[in-house]
Amino acid sequence: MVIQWYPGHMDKALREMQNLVKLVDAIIYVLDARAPFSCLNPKYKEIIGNKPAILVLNKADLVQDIDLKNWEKFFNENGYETICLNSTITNATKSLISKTDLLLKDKIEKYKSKGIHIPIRMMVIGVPNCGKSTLINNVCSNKKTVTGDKAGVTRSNQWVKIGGDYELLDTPGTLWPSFKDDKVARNLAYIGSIKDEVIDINELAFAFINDLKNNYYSNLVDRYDLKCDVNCETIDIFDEICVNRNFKLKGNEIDYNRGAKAIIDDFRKGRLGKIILDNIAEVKNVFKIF
Ligand SMILES: Nc1nc2c(ncn2[C@@H]2O[C@H](COP(=O)(O)OP(=O)(O)O)[C@@H](O)[C@H]2O)c(=O)[nH]1
Ligand SMILES: [Mg+2]
Repeated sequence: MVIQWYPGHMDKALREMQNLVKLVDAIIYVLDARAPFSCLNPKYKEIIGNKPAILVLNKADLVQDIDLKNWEKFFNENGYETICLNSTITNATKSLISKTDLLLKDKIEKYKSKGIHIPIRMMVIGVPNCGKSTLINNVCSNKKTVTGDKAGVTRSNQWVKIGGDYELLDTPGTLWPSFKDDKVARNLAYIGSIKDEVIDINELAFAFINDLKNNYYSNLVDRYDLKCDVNCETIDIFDEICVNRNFKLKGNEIDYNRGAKAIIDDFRKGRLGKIILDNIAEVKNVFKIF
């Protein structure tokens, strides 16, 4: 399936971010831990430039610890500061702030020695729905930015002051003009980074079942009590899921639409278990961040 979504507001946001980055001391680059490679936006390279940056593997609660560790190690070995977070847990971001303090130690000490008090400014970037606003709310410990389980909730750049010490810039989730790799595009769609309205949900669910056959077929079997095994045709598996869930239209026809929505929603809410869509072995030769 062909997936494309690069609306004008994203292009505008990227251009604005390119100007705003001059005002910040560091970048917090948020990735959805379920698709850490697919969330890497090639357009961010120019924005980040030489600024200190921390990669956040967010939604860590939706991925197995071993996978998190492997990705963290992989990013570290490639020279990137990385931290794993579940931004929905109170105070989860304390470790992030300690890490940024460490990263900016020289700058902070320089300010201190001169007796000036300037807040540390950080820009939070990432694809739509990876959890940028939730992470910022967590740092603030109260709701300052709007969050939602939908692509495109934050529409403009907004500064959030935290005490007198930090200012964080929440940015709209941005994608890039064309996905070179279909798998990346599909992964972004599964995790909700691409607006559902621009995708055919039946095709997406079909592709999702197909993709899960590689490593996670048992998650489908467990969730939907499937008799079909991994060698069954994808359409037969889709049928069985809908039948088992009693997703029927008038005249006993299968309601694929309802089935597709349920499958994708089950994945997004973590009801299919802990699933990671990217594979280090597959991406390590093409991987480059900044
Ligand atoms: N399970 C889980 N959900 C999260 C986490 N961080 C954010 N979310 C959820 O992901 C959805 C998108 O979050 P939001 O902060 O609006 O993403 P943004 O578009 O990047 O600003 C919301 O439903 C959040 O509750 C996390 O660490 N774990
Ligand atoms: Mg947001």
